[in-house]
Amino acid sequence: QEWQYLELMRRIWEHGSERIDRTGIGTRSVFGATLRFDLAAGAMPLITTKRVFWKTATREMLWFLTGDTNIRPLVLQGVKIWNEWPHANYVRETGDEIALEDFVQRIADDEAFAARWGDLGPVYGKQWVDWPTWRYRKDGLFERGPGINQVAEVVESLRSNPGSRRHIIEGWNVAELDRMALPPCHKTYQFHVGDGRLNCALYQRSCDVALGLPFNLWSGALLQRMIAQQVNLEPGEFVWMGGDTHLYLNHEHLVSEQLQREPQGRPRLEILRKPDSIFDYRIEDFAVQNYTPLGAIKAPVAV
Ligand code: THF
Repeated sequence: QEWQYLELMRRIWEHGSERIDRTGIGTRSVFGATLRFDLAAGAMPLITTKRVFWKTATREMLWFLTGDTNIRPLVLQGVKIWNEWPHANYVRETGDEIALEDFVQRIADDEAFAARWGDLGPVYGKQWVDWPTWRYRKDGLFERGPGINQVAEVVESLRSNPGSRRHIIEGWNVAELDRMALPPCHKTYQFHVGDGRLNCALYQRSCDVALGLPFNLWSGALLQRMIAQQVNLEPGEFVWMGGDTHLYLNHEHLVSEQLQREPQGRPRLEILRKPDSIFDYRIEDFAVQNYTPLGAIKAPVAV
């Protein structure tokens, strides 16, 4: 199954069109790509041709499910993947050229500083579990209505109406995009029940194939596995679809190294406990077996 990932990487590097992107680094890109993975028997799309920090990606997913959008809880767990964006924002707004490590240390040490500068705006977690609503009051003015917990609603609809074609979690809140540090990349999750199995399709509008995609594949399949457990279904297929699917030009060393490597066995995920709800999972609940990846390949993230 991992060959699909490597073939996509090769196709983009050899045939993608070069374009200047938002970050100014430049990419090679194809538009429209699909990968499919069968999650039967604990299988997961966990890349083995380099080490993927699946616990980091899992902590990020659990953080999304709390609805939090501040990086501080991630920082306190040693998860660094969102640090660049608040740092860049801080430097831009204050003109204070603080180093990334010092900024992150301050986020960890100073709660008030983190509250002011650690927030990413209404990104994934907020939209997933607390999508804002508005309603008319009797006097004709608007007031805030109760937020919509899309994740809880999908779990509920999978239980009560499994045949539905509307099991969707959407991150793309058009009205709030301008307040997000980054508009959602993995923007739409759709679930589907067929033959007693829970399938999931993930649509990602923009995808950093070298750094992001290994995380995105793991995380999407992880969410599918957790929801399947909650609604007592076997996990089925995980279908990943990308819009602008690209490799950054400064990831050349990663691409050439990784394309010389071969997949190593079939990693499996075991969920050690069945929590009371989709919101009660903890990092200790997840164990990965049979994961013997080749070495990590470092590459800079484009901000
Ligand atoms: N922006 C860009 N340019 N690429 C992305 O992958 C990306 N994301 C999220 C939001 N914007 C993005 C952030 N997710 C890493 C992994 C995921 C990220 C950001 C960075 C990363 O650097 N991974 C390294 C180190 C991991 C670690 O230290 O734990 C790696 O080798 O995998 C994609 O959704």
